[in-house]
Amino acid sequence: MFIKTVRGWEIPERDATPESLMLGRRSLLAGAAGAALLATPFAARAQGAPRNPKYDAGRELTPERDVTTYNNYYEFGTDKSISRAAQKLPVSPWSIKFEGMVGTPRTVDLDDILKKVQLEERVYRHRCVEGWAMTVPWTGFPMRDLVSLAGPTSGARYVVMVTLADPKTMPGLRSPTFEWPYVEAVTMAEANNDLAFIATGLYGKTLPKQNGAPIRLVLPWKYGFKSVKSIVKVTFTDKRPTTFWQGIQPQEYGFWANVNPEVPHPRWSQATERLLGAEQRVPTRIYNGYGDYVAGLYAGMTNEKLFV
Ligand SMILES: Nc1nc2c(c(=O)[nH]1)N[C@H]1C(S)=C(S)[C@@H](COP(=O)(O)O)O[C@H]1N2
Ligand SMILES: [Mo]
Repeated sequence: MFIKTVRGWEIPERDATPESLMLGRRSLLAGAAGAALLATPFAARAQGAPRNPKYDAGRELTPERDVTTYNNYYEFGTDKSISRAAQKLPVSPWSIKFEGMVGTPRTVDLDDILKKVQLEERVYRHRCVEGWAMTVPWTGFPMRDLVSLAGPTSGARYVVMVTLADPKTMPGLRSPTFEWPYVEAVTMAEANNDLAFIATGLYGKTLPKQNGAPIRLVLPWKYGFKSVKSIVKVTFTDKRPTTFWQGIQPQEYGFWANVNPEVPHPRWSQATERLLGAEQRVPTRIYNGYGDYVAGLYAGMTNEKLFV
């Protein structure tokens, strides 16, 4: 009986119920078998997290198969077909270092972090600077909760997040073109914005390795490269760091990287985007359509290249 309930969650949503019915179905589950479900260790990284209805993506979900087989994860290779290679990623045990301007620098087990946060599901649009897009039900928790667990000091201005760099399992690390580890950063205000999300699952399941298991960032108003995967270190600093892509090609990739259809990348127009799994191009919107949440963050920053 219990096993059956859990299996229900594993049906890809495109095969199950339309998005609009999903919330109702989940609330029902939460009421009935839900109590038992939430109390089990299976709930730890994804299953049973209620969908937050505040974030309506206004688009069909991208089929799970596309989300999990069309990836950017350069540590495993430069093309989109790294999902098999990424299965070598060692994800357990996993811990995260809190460093720099924090009250107490320390290393914390991911499991201990997960005991202190409330998991929820959010459906977000994702826009890659290469011109493709997807719509994904992520499970996770607000980034501000990670920030508050880390305990930055009052002088901290940026949150820097670093991906695992494991030469034994990541063939991409042999490429001299890139300076590993992959690193990204946001301001404290961005990290504390409602939209900034830390994901530990997608489609109601534990996050697949190719999507950045066991814990990654999701910033839906920025180009996808800001959403760093497989985070092992979070550093707080008062100096803006050089991030991974910026370090390689500063004319093409900036620090802010907010989505804007009117500011072309040197190699790609940003006016439209291709929806994965849907043979369709649609117009791109400023801040990927999330301006109501984030435009205020950038008010008055006239000297900054906000959209590269
Ligand atoms: N560590 C790491 N994080 C990364 C990347 C990467 O190559 N390595 N690629 C980024 C880019 S360009 C995008 S579009 C998204 C892709 O996430 P997905 O594979 O889950 O779709 O991850 C981002 N995070
Ligand atoms: Mo991307």
